[in-house]
Amino acid sequence: MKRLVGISNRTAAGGPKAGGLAVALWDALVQRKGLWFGWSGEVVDKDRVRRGVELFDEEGVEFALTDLTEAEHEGYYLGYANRSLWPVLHYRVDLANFDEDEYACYREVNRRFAKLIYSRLDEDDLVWVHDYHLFPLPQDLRDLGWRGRTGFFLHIPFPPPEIFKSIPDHRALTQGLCACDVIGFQTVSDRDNFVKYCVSELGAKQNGAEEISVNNRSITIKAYPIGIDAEEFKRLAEEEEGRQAASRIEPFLGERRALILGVDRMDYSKGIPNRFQAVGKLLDNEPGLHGRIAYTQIAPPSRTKVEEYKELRGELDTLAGRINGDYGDLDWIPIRYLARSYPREQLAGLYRLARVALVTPLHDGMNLVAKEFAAAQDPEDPGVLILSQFAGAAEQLKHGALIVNPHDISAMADAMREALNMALPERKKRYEALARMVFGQDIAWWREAFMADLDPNGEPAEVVSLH
Ligand code: GDG
Repeated sequence: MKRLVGISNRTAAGGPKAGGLAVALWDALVQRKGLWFGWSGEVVDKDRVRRGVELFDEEGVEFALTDLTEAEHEGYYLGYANRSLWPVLHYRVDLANFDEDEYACYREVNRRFAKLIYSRLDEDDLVWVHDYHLFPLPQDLRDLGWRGRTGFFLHIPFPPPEIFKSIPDHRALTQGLCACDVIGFQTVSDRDNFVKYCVSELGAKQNGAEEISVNNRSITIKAYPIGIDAEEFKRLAEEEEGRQAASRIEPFLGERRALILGVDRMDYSKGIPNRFQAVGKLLDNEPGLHGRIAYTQIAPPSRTKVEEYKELRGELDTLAGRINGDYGDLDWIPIRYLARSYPREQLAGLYRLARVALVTPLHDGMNLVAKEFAAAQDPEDPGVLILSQFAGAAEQLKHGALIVNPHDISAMADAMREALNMALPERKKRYEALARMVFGQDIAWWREAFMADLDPNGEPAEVVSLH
């Protein structure tokens, strides 16, 4: 079996091998005694930067981590990746900031990473690069002489060409990516946007639905919707720790209050303000629900040094305060807004207790929370998933979830009312549709689907967990 080399901005070194990408890549690397390259998470003073890598081993997987200087962290990570690429790929050209120096820094970091990796590659290795931080890296490896099989997976959306083309250096980014043999997207619609872009901008030829050729290279271009470790989430939700966490909120819920749950990184792509407004709208429309619902939003802050994220924090603080001020009472507050992180076990317990999950991003590559909620339900008494039509997960979960437009505040309020009133047989039927996808196309399924295309002549993995 060929060795796999995983390359991603952050790795799971030293931490729990939990959560989508960390589990998927970790299992593949354990199977193939692989190497995982990435940023150590450390930001060091320019004078002290270790330009090489720190090498260590965890359970047979080799890690090669490098630090970033303050300037690299600012220009490559906070700047170009998160202030230029992230907003545009989430359809928010209005929020994007394009800065030539930041782009130069992003290019430079990708080249530096490529050099560090290239010196450790053997010619039979398989290379799997992840996400928007590293678009140019496949070509940078080729420029150094790398000829082996190389794949890339984009975790976030790929917008229509008209939007992507607003990035001044869009051509250089996609040319870099087209040095791959396999490029994976979360959805068919992202894949189609990319193919359309390549045909119109790079003169690519389309050879069937899942292959293009650019610059004399044939590239497999496919949708591989990322999954979760659904069995693990189900187990967590049923276990004592999950139940105990859930019981902390029970006195507040009592017998008569339904838990409506949201769990998101605090990010403007997740549509949290719209959701708060929809709760306000529901309470406007349905006085009978006052005191009867408890909407809990868990929103751990992220990228707090980026201005737009600071603004979002302020907006949420104000909105939650206003809605609670308007509708709350001595013994009830409608919105419990918790700007902090909770352990996975506790999230699982809360998912299981919730009557309704609100997963309403304005745009999202996949959205794992939607799948985690589904996996955590009690099949005999399941809750209802309200899901944005703009989450990648909607392609797979449209038959089980109530699908909403997150910009339509009234429609979201109506969906909440429908979910709260939904009869058990309908809830079960919808749960079964969700469970078929979430347990059937889980994280192992995703990994094996990608690996089968990256290593077409390899032996299939021994264990394919199709529950
Ligand atoms: C990117 C793409 C794509 C959240 N709060 C807590 C917590 N979480 C965990 C969730 C879930 C993960 O974080 C979030 O995953 P998402 O998929 O929802 O979103 P992104 O972070 O934006 O991820 C996305 C994903 O990559 C994978 O390809 O689906 O579209 O944007 O697992 O449970 N975990 C803990 N405490 C929290 O408070 N422990």
